[in-house]
Amino acid sequence: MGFQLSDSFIADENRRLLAWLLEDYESLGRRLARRGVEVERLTERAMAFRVAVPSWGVGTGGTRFARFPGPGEPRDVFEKLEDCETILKLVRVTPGISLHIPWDRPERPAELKAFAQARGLVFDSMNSNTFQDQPGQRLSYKFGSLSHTDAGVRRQAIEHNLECLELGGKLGARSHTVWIGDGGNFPGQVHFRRALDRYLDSLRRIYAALPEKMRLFIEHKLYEPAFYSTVLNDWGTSYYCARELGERALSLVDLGHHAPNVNIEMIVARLVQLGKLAGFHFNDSKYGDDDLDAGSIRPFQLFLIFNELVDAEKEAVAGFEPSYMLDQSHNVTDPIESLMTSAVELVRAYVQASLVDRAALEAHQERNDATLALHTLKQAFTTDVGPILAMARYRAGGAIDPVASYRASGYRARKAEERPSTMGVGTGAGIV
Ligand code: RM4
Ligand code: MN
Ligand code: MN
Repeated sequence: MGFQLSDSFIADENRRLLAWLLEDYESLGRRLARRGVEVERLTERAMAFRVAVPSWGVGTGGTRFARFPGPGEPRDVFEKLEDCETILKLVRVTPGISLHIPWDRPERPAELKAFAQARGLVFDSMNSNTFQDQPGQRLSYKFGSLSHTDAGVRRQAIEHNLECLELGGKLGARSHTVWIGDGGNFPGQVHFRRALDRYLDSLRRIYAALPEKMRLFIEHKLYEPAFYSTVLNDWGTSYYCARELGERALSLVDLGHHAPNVNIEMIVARLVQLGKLAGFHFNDSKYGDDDLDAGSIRPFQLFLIFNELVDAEKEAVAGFEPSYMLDQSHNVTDPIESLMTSAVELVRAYVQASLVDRAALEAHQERNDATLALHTLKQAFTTDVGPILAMARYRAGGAIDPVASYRASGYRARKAEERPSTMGVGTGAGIV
């Protein structure tokens, strides 16, 4: 058993910050009361928020060009779960883990499940990987997987997904997420309609094997690794496929998988309305699939997405049950700090969106008052809800200041001693 962050260490850290937090929380509470908002209700919501952490996010990521391994990187899935537990202890909203197969294929699933359970962790989504070749693999995915022209390659890719489903069943996972790199680099390379037919046909076989308790999430992406066309390129195609497949097939939105300036919050609203929103891979980006920390580039967009989600929640839209996951992995930060930061930013956007005066917004919309409608949103977005987030963490046993406490714990240095460097398991190749 290696070094672990103890609850008493977090409590000691919090003691230093508590007096100020109480002061800030109280004054925010008074300001919100003037607007008819009860601060305690928001704190309860912040405490109830959940987002899953990706196993691939705790390794140092890379770009297409290079990978710079960090000290104390987890060397196997058990060590990855240790890092996920550390994140959970500090922020208290991340009990779910999203696993990537084969990067995290456990030899003994029951052992991994028990290991997770003992740490308060659960398996959220399984993720298949047919976007790169694995050592010893019989057929190559160089020209596609589920939509490949060769039925043999398609079969191999389907079987891999079936293996993920079986594993997911054993681990108690709630969903299976399929993202493929299939597409073309040059005009004419791929027959658009036939490729989509083949993809759908493969997915039908996967869907047929879906364990009863699991849902199937399909993830679109407009480009990369294919640069000219992808098979599941946008939300409309994703919606069509999800509808063709059946009730438990849903469309997942990865924020980094759209063209620049696309109105993602509107896509979210459409999928909610059509009953097909699976959930999210949260991250942020400036140019493409940058996989930066959530809210680091476009916090207002993140808020507007949560505005749609909270609106659907408050209206109790039938079948609305989105699954939140982080999907990020980049090069320059300590991944534990980045994942904690993203989790906190999501709770922030959720609480801010919960602050929107929906009755007022609706009235402004009815009167076509664009100015006051925007003001209503901005009033919520510009409210510093930091004390609510800190109070929620504190009450749940987490850290008032997660990154500061993490650094003070010396966790990374201790892990660097315990986990002598290998080449690093990371995320695998650098295309993601
Ligand atoms: C892809 C996509 C998938 C993720 C891989 C690692 O771009 O976002 O969800 O599993 O990267
Ligand atoms: Mn993703
Ligand atoms: Mn991605």
